Amino acid sequence: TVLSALADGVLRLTLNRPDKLNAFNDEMHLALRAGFERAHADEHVRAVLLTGAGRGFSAGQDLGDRDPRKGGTPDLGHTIETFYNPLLRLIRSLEKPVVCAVNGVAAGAGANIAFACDITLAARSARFIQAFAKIGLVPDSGGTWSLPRLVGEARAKALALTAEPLDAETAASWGLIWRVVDDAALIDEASALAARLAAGPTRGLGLTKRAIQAAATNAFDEQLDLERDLQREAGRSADYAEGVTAFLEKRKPEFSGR
Ligand code: LHQ
Repeated sequence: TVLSALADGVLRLTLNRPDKLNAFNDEMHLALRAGFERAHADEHVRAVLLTGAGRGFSAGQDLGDRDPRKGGTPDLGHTIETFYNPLLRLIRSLEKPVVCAVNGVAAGAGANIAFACDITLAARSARFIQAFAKIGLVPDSGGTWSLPRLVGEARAKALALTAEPLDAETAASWGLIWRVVDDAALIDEASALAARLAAGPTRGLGLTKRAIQAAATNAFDEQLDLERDLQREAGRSADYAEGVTAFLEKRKPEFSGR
């Protein structure tokens, strides 16, 4: 349900239930989580590229798996606690860049997982749908946190309350994603970006990610203190020494990721 391949320091994770638009069932959840756990543990992984197989990125939770006609009162909180929240925490806490290539429709949790990644590119034909409102649910996968931060409360509420699809161009112009790419060029462009990041100073990039995320809750003074601490740490990395040495020697740096 998730294809996993490591090349050039990039762990490519491809959601792979294309006939269901890569909707999440339990198996796909566990496979994706295993991919991000590997990204945390394996020093050969220096960036992650998340994308989807087929014509969609992900249609969110597999609604067939939670068929109310089969009876019983569902505990969706359990699904969130067991599957989505651990995944979102793994993405945000990974101190390596996570690139997301949204190859087609991203609905429900599928959209919000894309917004939780560090650099999200989308195919021109992709669209984003906060589908939750159509079935009486609340945006999850961090959507109620990321949407107002990325686009402001007015747009966040309209997206979440109407569940209207948002085209990729608008998503980029609103700052929900980094860039729109022609459909045929998406995967090459996203792979090249991920490979460039994977060849970068991984420690410094990881600390940069931590710092920017911390700004969501820190006061200015706390953030200045954090920058001091993280710069101290970055300054002790082998890649900082290499970066400065390469600059002084007028050559390209060769970062080791340490
Ligand atoms: C699907 C799905 C899908 C199963 C397309 N499930 N099969 C968390 C906790 C616990 C429970 C609930 O949820 C959550 C978080 C969430 O993510 S809630 C939001 C769940 N997602 C949705 O409500 C989106 C439902 N899907 C759609 O609205 C449409 O499929 C979209 C707009 C994504 C795409 O539309 P189309 O391009 O017209 O494709 P389609 O509807 O024809 O779908 C293609 C196939 O994929 C189709 O199967 P079939 O056998 O008929 O060819 C769909 O049934 C299946 N599929 N989404 N979420």
